[in-house]
Amino acid sequence: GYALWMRYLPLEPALAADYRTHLGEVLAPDRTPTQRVAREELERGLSGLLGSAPRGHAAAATGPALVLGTPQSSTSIAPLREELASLGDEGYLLRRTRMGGRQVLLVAARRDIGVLHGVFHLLRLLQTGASLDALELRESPRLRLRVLNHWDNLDGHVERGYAGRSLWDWQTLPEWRDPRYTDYARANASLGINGTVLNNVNASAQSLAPDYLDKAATLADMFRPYGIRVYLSARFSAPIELGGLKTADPLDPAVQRWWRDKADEIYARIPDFGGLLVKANSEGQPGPQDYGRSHADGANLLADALAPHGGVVMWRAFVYAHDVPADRATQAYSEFAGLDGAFRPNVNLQVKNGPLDFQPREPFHPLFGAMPRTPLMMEVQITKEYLGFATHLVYLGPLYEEVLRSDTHARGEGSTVAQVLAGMAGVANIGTDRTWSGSHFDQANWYAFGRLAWNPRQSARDIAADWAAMTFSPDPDVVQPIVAMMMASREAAVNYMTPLGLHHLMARGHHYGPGPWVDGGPRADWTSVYYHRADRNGIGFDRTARGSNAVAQYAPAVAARHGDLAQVPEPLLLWFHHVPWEHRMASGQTLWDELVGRYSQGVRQVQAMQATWATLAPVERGSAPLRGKVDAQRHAQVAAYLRIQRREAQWWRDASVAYFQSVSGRPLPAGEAAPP
Ligand code: GCW
Repeated sequence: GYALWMRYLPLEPALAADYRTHLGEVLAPDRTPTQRVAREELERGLSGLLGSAPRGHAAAATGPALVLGTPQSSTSIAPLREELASLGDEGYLLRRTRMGGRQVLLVAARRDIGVLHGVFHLLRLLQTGASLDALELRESPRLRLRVLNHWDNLDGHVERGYAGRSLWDWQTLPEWRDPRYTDYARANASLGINGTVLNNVNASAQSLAPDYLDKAATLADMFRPYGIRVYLSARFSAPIELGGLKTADPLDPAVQRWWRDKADEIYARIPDFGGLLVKANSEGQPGPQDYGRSHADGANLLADALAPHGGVVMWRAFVYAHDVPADRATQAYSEFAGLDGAFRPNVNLQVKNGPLDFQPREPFHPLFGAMPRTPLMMEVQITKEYLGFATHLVYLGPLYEEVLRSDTHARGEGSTVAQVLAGMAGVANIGTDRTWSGSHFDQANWYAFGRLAWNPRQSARDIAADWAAMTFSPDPDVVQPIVAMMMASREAAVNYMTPLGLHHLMARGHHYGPGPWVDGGPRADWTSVYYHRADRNGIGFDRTARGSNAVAQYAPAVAARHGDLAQVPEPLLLWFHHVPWEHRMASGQTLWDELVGRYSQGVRQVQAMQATWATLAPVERGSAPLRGKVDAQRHAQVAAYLRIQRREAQWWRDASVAYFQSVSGRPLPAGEAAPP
């Protein structure tokens, strides 16, 4: 599991031979650190896949050649200068052409980092068995900021992390440069991820103290050749805790000076430091509102300190008040929409994909499209806080794709969420676990996040197919069933946890198992009953004009559709409407029957995944497993995790159905009395 999607295992001999004739001699510069890592990755990849390392760079000048470089580093690529400029600093092209009478495959870019991205793309083509004939690909990222957010605490614990401890060993940094940090950077660079926020948004002020900055600087040095910038989460009250000031008021000149000095101190160590991520006035974190100031005052304070160095602020819109609002899902929009235009140009507002909190399904966040003058980043969870942690197989590609493709109607029909974004942030699912992500299949969620952040228009299915081919085997008999499992998995979890637009029915605190009965407690909105509102007559949260009117936070076309019981898509029905149990669904069934049916369907979908996985079990012939199947070790672990998921899907189904039945007083539909 450690090698992730960069296994580079030997290809079928015939395919390898074909590739070898296409690639021939490798001509690659190795003067800069990024040039060297590109060359090394290519060597690692080709020697693994093709069984022989590429030959050196003595130009034989006759046979085919693989030519890497930029206009500065390669005379063969210099004539492409203008064309490459249109691909930006991170883009690249892959092209098969003839040059000076020889057949060449170019991996060309404007900058070294683009070449590295191109090398990873080429290796992906080889790993997935793609044809190199007539290769002509031009790629550049659609989003500027493609960033992981680690919720890693300085003591090594990872908030909502299910993959072991934090990768960052703060104790042995900066002296010990763990090679794992380099492998982490390689994995990210292979996807085009270009930033990482090292520490939790529930930040310790200490992360900005000089000794921790030295440690972060070492990580930044190790990530730099891979095009990955380091960012830190900042605690808004750091001027008090670290600086000994009496206040952290953003309008106080001493506070402003403190942040300017802090920025200078950071950039003296990390000249390409990315910037600061801030969670303020949310879940008890300090913020500008503590001083009667706005989020814009707070964000601009840091933005002004970072601007001279080219740094950015990522200010989170996940706010969560002390007093429980009538509908918690409305709070971010209420606090931020009116601030459009009030932020400095280097402030990005980081908005969760949905208005609540990383649920198995939510509508897109109403701030997307509502702040045309503010760069918006979408924050998604890669870690599966509400989706069965690392044990349940849930491929998140379809979740990301669904929200990216949602139509905000902000500038008329077709203004998708993807089009209004400046970047994507993914809450990392990475830790010290040998598989990095806590399970083999959770690696796919890291992978899909990176690929979609590079190009949010890609299809989750295509990405799954690439990942499966690279991670398990390019054999279509392996890829096809694995992709089928992955593509069905998110809907399965929605069905057995929160079907038909239900949300936040997880047990309080840990969020792992079912808890639709949870009521009472410190806050009304920390209970499931607050969200599902089930009673004898019906179920669902009325967010129409008759209820909280959250629907009015969307553009009129979206509001009209979601606010109308006759038009709302069924997957979001109970998010927007409180509906009587006898309501007729599209299937012709009553809502009650449909709801119970969905829960059972979720369990059956997990059973189907188990059955599919069983077909991939390695079959022993003598002592060697049959070729083309999944290796025994990974097969066994996935199979065991699926058994856990099957049992827990049943737990979710039985507990939820029993609870809702106790409220509705309705009989189970025919055939539902026995376990599915
Ligand atoms: O989903 C919730 C989590 C908190 C998290 C918070 C946030 C980092 O339960 O653990 O805190 O969101 O996004 O700030």
